[in-house]
Amino acid sequence: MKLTTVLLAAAACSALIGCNGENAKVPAQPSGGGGGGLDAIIQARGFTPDEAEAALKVFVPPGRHDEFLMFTSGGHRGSVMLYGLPSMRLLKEIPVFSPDAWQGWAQGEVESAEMLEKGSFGEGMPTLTWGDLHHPQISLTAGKYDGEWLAVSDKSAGRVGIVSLKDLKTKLIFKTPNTVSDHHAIFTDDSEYLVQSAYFPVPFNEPNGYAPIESYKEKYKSVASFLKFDRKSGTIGLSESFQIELPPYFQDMSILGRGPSAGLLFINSLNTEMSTGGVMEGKPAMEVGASQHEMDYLHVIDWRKAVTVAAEPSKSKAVNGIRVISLATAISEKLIHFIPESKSPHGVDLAPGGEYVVVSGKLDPHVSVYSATKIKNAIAKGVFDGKDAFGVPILKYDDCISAHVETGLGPLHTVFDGDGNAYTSHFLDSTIIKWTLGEPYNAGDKAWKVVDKVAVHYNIGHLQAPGSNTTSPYGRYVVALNKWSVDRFPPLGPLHPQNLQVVDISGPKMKVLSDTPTIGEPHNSQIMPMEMLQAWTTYPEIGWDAVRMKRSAFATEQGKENVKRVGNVVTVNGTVTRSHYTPDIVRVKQGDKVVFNWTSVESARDATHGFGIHGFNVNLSLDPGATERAEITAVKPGVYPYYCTEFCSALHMEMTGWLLVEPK
Ligand code: K7E
Ligand code: CUA
Repeated sequence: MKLTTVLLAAAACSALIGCNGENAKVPAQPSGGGGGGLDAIIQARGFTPDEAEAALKVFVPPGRHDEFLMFTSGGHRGSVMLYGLPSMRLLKEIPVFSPDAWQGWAQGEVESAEMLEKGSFGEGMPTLTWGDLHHPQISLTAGKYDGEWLAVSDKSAGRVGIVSLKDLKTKLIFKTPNTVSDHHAIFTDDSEYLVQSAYFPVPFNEPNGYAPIESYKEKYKSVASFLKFDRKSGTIGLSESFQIELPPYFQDMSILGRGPSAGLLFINSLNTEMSTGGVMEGKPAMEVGASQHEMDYLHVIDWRKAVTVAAEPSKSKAVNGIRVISLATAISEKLIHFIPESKSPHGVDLAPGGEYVVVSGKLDPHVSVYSATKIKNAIAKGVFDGKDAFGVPILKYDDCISAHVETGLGPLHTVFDGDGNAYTSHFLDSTIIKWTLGEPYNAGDKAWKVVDKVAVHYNIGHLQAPGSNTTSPYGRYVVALNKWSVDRFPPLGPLHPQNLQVVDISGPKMKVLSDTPTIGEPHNSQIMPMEMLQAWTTYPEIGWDAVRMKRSAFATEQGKENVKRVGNVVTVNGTVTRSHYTPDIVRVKQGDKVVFNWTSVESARDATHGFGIHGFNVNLSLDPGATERAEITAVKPGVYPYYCTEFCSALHMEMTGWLLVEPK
């Protein structure tokens, strides 16, 4: 039998009736891979001993699970990818800002469509069906990942998405007022707040949110948002949230302090030149204008104190539905200080103990390590190196710095293991540099030393390590999120996948173990132990509303299905189970609005059904126990079959129904 025939036969028999494998023999390795032991296989496949070792380190045998789970950004695909580490098997994609037909996300399903609509700009602006998802963040308890929630930020629209890790579905898309973009939203140590920094300043204080770009310095503002997160419901309470107004720089990534830096928020900035571009008007291009200063400003914000200030009615005012502490108040209340940082930095990272704050400017071959203790002392002493154009006091660089480590060209982001080592990505050099932290991890000349370097392929952006930026990193691996893949994959057309590389950091020498092509742009990721994921395998009860995470208002019991007409609205309260829809005939008239309220009465793991209607943008995923709603208008008379889009049973092909639209 030809291989394709064998594979087709195997797929068909296992899907339909289960198969004992008798007919599905795997053909022998083409060049004698079978038999002869490991050495013969290594030889037959042409591996070097190093490659063979790497294969053994990342291989996860059939039926076994990976040790870690990595949540990776899908960039402007608007979703999150889940990979198993070390195998890098793609386990799932979670749609957040963009529709996804497989999971029935905003694909004719009413609740998710409403979520996208509410999460848009409103007032006649379109419902957004895309987002640029950059940074996934796992919720924290006492500074450690707790595996309950995932927050994601949308650079394209200044939104955050909240995903429950109970069912790996999006529960909220929140449009933050006074922002049109962001770059980052991070949880405080007990997930009390999600802290989001705006990226593009806008004149949000002005009538209609408009002011000419010529008034940029006076009227455009940025904000840091403190969004009150309710970890029970996964919602954000706008009335308990607040913002601090910031100068119109581009506020980039941020990190929250802990231990010696507890209560502080650090935000990188760029474009402190306040360049606005205007190449056709004889002005310097954005990237030229924004690179004039040698130093930009690391923002140090006393967010704990800001919570108290925001609670005093006289010290903040409501702007577009959220309390805003003005920059003047932030300065007079000593909520904000700046420290010079190498120009155009990207990431700011916190070493495990909370003392060291690590920043690298892309154009400076050094990593700057600031000391939280020194920063706090400098603020207390009140000795400044002047103020910025808006009156924000600038601390002296030398008063705040612990070390300056020369690492290489284009340093970007730093992650940490649990043994006092830091790993910095270098975009221009295409390397990861391992270097040592100072006290209490390393003393004397063991501290602040570059100890290892590994080449990655190519042009790494972020990198990530299990539990990095928490109180307890797990070490073992670093994953490089490379922007270019060049020759790592076969030619796949002009749009190339990016490349995730697993790097073994368990020994003294780092070693690249594997390449994995990505779907979407993997800006950043977070990695937690797989066992921390305590997701449901079916819903807790039949008739479950996945968005509100409780019993659905329209849950229908088997045997109590009904079709109701009120005016020209026909509501179908039906059930699905293997292998039929009840009802399987729905009769309506041209012009009727038809509401399908389906309840899956399945309780078996994997027994998901679909609901696709011919000719309409509807495809639901009816997971075991779930309710889902779709609404259509029967505009054109005709016969529109509906069918189950998920192979659910031996009689899946028969799981169908008829929508009959009678002419008026
Ligand atoms: Cu470097 Cu948004 Cu952190 Cu991509 S990320 S640019
Ligand atoms: Cu239900 Cu296929």
